[in-house]
Amino acid sequence: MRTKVAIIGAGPAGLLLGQLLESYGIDNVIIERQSADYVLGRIRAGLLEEGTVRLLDEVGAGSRARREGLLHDGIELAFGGARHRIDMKALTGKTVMIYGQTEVTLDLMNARKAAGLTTVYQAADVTPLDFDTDHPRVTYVKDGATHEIECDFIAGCDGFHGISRASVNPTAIETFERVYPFGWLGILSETPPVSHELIYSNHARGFALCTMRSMHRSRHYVQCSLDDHVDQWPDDRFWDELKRRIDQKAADELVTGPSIEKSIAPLRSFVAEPMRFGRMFLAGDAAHIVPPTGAKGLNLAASDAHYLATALREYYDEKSSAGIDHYSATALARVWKAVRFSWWMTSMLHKFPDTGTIGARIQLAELDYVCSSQAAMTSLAENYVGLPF
Ligand code: RFL
Ligand code: PHB
Repeated sequence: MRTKVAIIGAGPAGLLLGQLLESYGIDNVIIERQSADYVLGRIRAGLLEEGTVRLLDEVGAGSRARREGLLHDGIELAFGGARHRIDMKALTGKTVMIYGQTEVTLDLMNARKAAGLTTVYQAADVTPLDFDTDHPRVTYVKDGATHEIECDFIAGCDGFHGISRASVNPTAIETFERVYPFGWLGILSETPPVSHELIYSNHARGFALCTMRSMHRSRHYVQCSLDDHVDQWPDDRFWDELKRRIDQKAADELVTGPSIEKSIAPLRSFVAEPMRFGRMFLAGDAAHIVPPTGAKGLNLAASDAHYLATALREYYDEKSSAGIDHYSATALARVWKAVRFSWWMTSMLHKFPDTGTIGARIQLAELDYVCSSQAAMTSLAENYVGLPF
């Protein structure tokens, strides 16, 4: 098989890149290790920046999000027993949209199917090869047979644990990493959200987040120990802990119910530089990870896909390498700002085992400052709604 761009990974980065390339007339093939159902079953992000929704519109996959997504004008920060609202719309003129990653993925999969593009699911031993030459290839095993795709470029959109970044010569790549000493335990339930907007709570027992997928489906997270296992967290324990970490009004109004999904995610900040290795590019979680406190991971995957698709369009339409030469620096400039913001939100809102009581009091002072200074509030808001791309 031959294609212009072989995309490894059918998560949001790979699927969006595929549709953007298709809209520019650049043919592409996606090779994914898992089945489509498995990819759709992963409960992850829930919050989209306006720029991400615009990209979905651009590839004709945004109409359901426009219909069903919930637009939020603000968020609430809870600390010291009270809630404080940050009015992002008033501060920035922008809103964010609640629309689950599973839905984004489904809409992009359907758009890809409608366009008749090839996606190889359940491909084993996917291997990017010869990307330091003019003739890169991707090989994979499917149904016991080895297949090869010849291409002009490879896009490594295969997430943090993927093969693309791992295939790069270690001397050609620099990585930056911080692993946080806690995780997030998340549950999904068929219950109405406790508040119209998201509540991010700093509490002496640890961080908590009340978010949602729709007006009848809630998503809640509590900071947990890295040693914890979901079996140690029956639903009753989860709801009790959550109630203790949010303000009294929210605790009184919280509607609880059986969980329909429960999982623990570790928190990490990670960046690999550069994001281009000859004729292979990295995009999304394959190149960078942020802790979910800033809701930036999926949105960075989208901006990477945009930068890369634009660069490849310039290459094919204008016979210019300028775009692909600048891709890494352009994408990383936005990535590092989101890494900074996500680190800052995480630092301000979580209980850290090593900073003691002075650390906790400084967090409260910072939260008080953020909620009382127009300048600080605006800074939070403009990062939260997404820096321009
Ligand atoms: P993905 O989604 O991991 O997709 C990568 C795909 O590559 C496949 N793959 C391979 N395919 C072929 N060969 C191989 N060797 C392969 N290895 C892997 C995988 O099966 C998979 O299908 O990466 P992508 O596309 O870069 O997308 C990134 C986002 O998924 C991620 O950043 C977000 O989920 C992060 N995130 C959030 N982001 C937001 O923007 N807003 C949020 O509200 C938000 N909340 C979250 C989150 C992530 C969370 N977890 C679980 C870490 C909340 C949580 C709890
Ligand atoms: C979610 O809805 O899952 C979500 C929202 C905001 C975050 C993290 C996760 O910061």
